[in-house]
Amino acid sequence: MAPVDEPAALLDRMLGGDRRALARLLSLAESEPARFDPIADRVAAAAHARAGKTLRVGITGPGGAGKSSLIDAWIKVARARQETVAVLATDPSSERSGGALLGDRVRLAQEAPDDGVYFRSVATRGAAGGLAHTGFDQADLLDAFGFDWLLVEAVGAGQGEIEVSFACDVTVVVFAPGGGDAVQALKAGLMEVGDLFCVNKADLPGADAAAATLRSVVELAPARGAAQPAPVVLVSATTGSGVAELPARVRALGQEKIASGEAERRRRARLERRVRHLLQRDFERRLRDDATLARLRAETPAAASGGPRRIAAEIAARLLR
Ligand SMILES: Nc1nc2c(ncn2[C@@H]2O[C@H](COP(=O)(O)OP(=O)(O)OP(=O)(O)O)[C@@H](O)[C@H]2O)c(=O)[nH]1
Ligand SMILES: [Mg+2]
Repeated sequence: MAPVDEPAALLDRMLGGDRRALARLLSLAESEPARFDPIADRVAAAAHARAGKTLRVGITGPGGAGKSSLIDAWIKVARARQETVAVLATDPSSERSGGALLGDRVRLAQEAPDDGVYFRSVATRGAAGGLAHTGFDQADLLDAFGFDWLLVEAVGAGQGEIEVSFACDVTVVVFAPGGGDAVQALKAGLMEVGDLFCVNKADLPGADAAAATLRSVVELAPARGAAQPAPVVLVSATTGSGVAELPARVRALGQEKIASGEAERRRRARLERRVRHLLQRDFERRLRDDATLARLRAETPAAASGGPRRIAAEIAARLLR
């Protein structure tokens, strides 16, 4: 029998509902990719086989808009309905401020430990903005484990929000009133990935105006694959207004996507994205060890044979052989 901490054995235990095995595998995906890689496709297949049971929701938007607060409120709504929630959070603000991670905050606020909620932060080291490469594996692990919801928080700082939309079935973009966020969002490509837009902090002045502006922007830029412009809703994580309806609304959007074939299209796009990631990672690794490149660093330019294109073509031909 394989040792109990072998990745394959851990996966068997995790699929049987063992949380400690889940935690170990999440860590493995993050810090020992070489050990995780051999089981990664089994994890992806297990997640795929359950397709649709776990709704993967990306929650993105500018820093401080209230993403974590909304997730916090979302958990309460879901738990009141006996639904289970996993949260995958990239929480760079907490690193900056040294404050508590969302998970700690929610755990502290809970009266008793709750088995129906699971938190994990993604290390964003080296990833531009949001979801690191390992985030995809971690999302698959949590999906395969079988929560009703997988909420993925990513800061809309560039590439991150695009990644999160690939990793998830439905993407919610959160704004707060003021600050010209809609204009920023247009620049960052946020408008294209949003399936639903939340103007949070509806208790603050300017929320109605922000929602009106967003609606006019959304009319101009319909969400990917949707027949209708994405809805814009006003919510307040603090007062709770509009929050109770949010999960059901997102669930309905997810079901619409399944019915229209968009969910399947998105899953294929996710697969392609992941394959590209892996090829790029593999290529980068090989380039790191490439003798020709090392020689270029060592030699004076005059001694290098040929121009950049010729050298690149030679290396590519060798690596792809
Ligand atoms: N007035 C008001 N404040 C809110 C509301 N929701 C969140 N906040 C506050 O806004 C601040 C930022 O909230 P977070 O939930 O941490 O925002 P975030 O988008 O997760 O922030 P980052 O992860 O740093 O990008 C906190 O001080 C919250 O208390 C709301 O509905 N109304
Ligand atoms: Mg946050």
